[in-house]
Parts: sequence; structure tokens; C-alpha cells
Amino acid sequence: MPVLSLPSETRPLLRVLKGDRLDTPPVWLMRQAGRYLPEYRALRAEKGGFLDLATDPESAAEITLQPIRRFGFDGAILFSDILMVPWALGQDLTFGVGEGPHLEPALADHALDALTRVPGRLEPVYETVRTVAAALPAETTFLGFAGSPWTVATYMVAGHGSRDQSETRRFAYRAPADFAHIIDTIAELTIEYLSRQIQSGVMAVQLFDSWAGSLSPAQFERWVIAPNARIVAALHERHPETPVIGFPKGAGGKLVAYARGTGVDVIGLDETVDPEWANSVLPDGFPVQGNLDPLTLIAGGTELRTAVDRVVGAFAGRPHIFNLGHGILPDTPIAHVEQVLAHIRKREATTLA
Ligand code: 1CP
Repeated sequence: MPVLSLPSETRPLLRVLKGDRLDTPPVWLMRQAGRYLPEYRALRAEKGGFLDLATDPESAAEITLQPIRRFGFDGAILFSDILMVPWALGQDLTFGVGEGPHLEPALADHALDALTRVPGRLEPVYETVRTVAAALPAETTFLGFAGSPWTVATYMVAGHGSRDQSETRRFAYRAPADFAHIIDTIAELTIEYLSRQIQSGVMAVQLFDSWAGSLSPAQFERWVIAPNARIVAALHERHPETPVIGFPKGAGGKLVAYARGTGVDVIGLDETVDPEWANSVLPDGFPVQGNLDPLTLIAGGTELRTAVDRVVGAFAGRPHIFNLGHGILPDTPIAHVEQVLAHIRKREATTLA
């Protein structure tokens, strides 16, 4: 359940993460630090590849702050990647231009225990957190994150992203003990990684489970709910004041089981979830985040305004954080982001007319 907020808490996003309902929902957008921003593309071109940016605390801090300066979002999300954990577990990580990430050797044909761990690879991330924490406006909430074990495992096993995660699902059926070892190892490092992010200055953390939607109910219980529950329990024990957001993309009808079973404080909803349905099945007072289709943010106009109003209206009776149902897409017009913010904050009620 949400941790009770102290009356002295003034950051709107942190208040809602801790269970307060606000008339104007706080706003941040998943993947808000990235390719739709010209200032990000300029820095990337100057400094090199993604990993060069993510391991350079000065650049990573700058990219984390770019969307805060430009839009004044209520939350800043650390600029890093869920694949930093496999990298620290000893896989080589490369991001080919226009290709997505590659991890080697792939665990489909290589034992996890043969990898040599390199925990020092995460140190620059903690330095980035300290740098951002010192520079953030007083009203902005700082969010850390990691991938959930299932989603991270899909990259570690296949060695790359995939549409249906078939290779990893087959592996989990064929060799459940080996797969459990991979999941446990990721979970263990994730607890340590998020704990260090919190100690370094993030105020809440999000677990991204982007591929939670590809599992059968029994596999979902085993590879999504159970390891996330373990991570959440360990974080709550070590950092009782720090809210944990779970984002089980594609969980659909399994959302309530996820919310109850993992112990997360806040649940992120993807764009396929009917907001009225989610509002009716989730426990009263349980904070929700997300749900706007990232494509409506590209479309703009009446479609966008109607979709924003529907999400905000559906969750008006509970703690709600306005966000997308998945990451912002690189071709999103910046003007549409500005219009949504103005509309929600009611500075200009007619902006989206
Ligand atoms: O400039 C570039 O080409 C790099 C593109 C990029 C960026 C900007 C990657 C490679 N990662 C990131 C940053 C990132 N990744 C953040 C930063 C903070 C933010 O602005 O939100 C976060 C939270 C992530 C999380 C992430 N990485 C997820 C989970 C969320 C999601 O979108 O589903 C996943 C699945 C990844 C893997 C990954 N890293 C990068 C890419 C292109 C991908 C997706 C690959 C695939 O489609 O399988």
C-alpha cells in the first residue's frame, strides 16, 4: 500500500506517488529524455554512442535535465538504460545505429555463470544521480529505474530485442531451473542497483516490464509477479519512504493480480487498458500512472484532447500521475507535448481546441 506522505512534502509527483490525490495530476513522460528532443540529438552526435552518453555522468545528467528545462515536467527520469544490468553482469553491450541493442554472448547458448561480472560498470550511474540531485528544481521529483527481471532476461537470452520474446519463452519452458537462476541473478543485482540509486538521490523508482504481456498466467506469476515481489519487498525494507512504481506493459486482465501480488505502491498502465475498467478493478486510493496512447500525442488536435480528457476524467477520484502508455516516440511534435501540459495544468483551457 502507498506509504503515508508527510505534510511537509511539497513535490506534487512525490505526493501522488505516496498516495495523495491532487486536482491537477502531475506529469512526466516515459522516455522523455531522448531522441524527440533536438538538444538530445545534438549532444549524442557530439559525444558518440548511447553507452558513451550513459557512462559519462556529466552528459547523462545534462540529458536527464533537458526535458525538465524545456517543459517543466513534475518528474525527471534518470538517463540510463535497463540493459546496464546485463552489462554489469558481464555481457558486452552495443547499440547499432537504427538496430537496437545487442548483448553478447547470448544466454540461449552460453551459461550465465561463465560471465565475469563487472559491477563497477554501474558506478557512473550513481555519479549521474548525485549530479542531477544537486541540480534539480525543488518542486521536481527524481525517478530512478531498472528493468524487471523478465524483460531484462528476454534481452540477455536472445541477445537482442524481439517482437514476441519466443526464444526466451521457449528457454523458460525447456530449462526452468537455468532460467530461474538467470531471473534470480538479475533480481539480486536489481535490488542492489536500485538501492544505490536511492542512496545517491532518486526519490522513487520504476520497474519497467515492457514485455510482461507475452506470458501465460502461470508463467506471469512465476517470472513477473514473484521476482518483482522480491525486489519490492527488499526495497521497502531498506527504504520504507521510497515509492516503487511497477509498469507491467501488456498485463491486461492480470493487472490486479500484479498490483496485489508484487506490493508495488503505484501501477503504470499501458495504452491498451480501458481507464474506466482499471479504475473500477484497482483498489480504492491505489495510485495509477500512464495510459495515454503515444500515437495520440503524435496525432494532436481533437483526438489528443479527447484522449487526454478521458484518462484524466477516469482517474479523477484517485491518485493519478499523467503519463503515456509507453515511451514517447522520436517523431513526436514538441508542440503537442507543450499543449498537453498546458491543457492539464489549465493554463490555457483552449490550447487543444
Ligand atoms: O540515441 C539512441 O539511439 C539511444 C536510444 C535509447 C535511449 C534514449 C536507448 C536504447 N535507451 C534510451 C534511454 C532509456 N531507456 C531510458 C532513459 C530515461 C527516459 O527518458 O525514460 C529508459 C527509461 C529506458 C528503458 C528501456 N530501454 C526499456 C523499457 C521501456 C520501454 O521503452 O519499453 C527498454 C525495453 C529498453 C531497451 C532499449 N534501449 C534502447 C532501445 C532502442 C531499446 C529498445 C529495444 C527494443 O525495442 O527491443
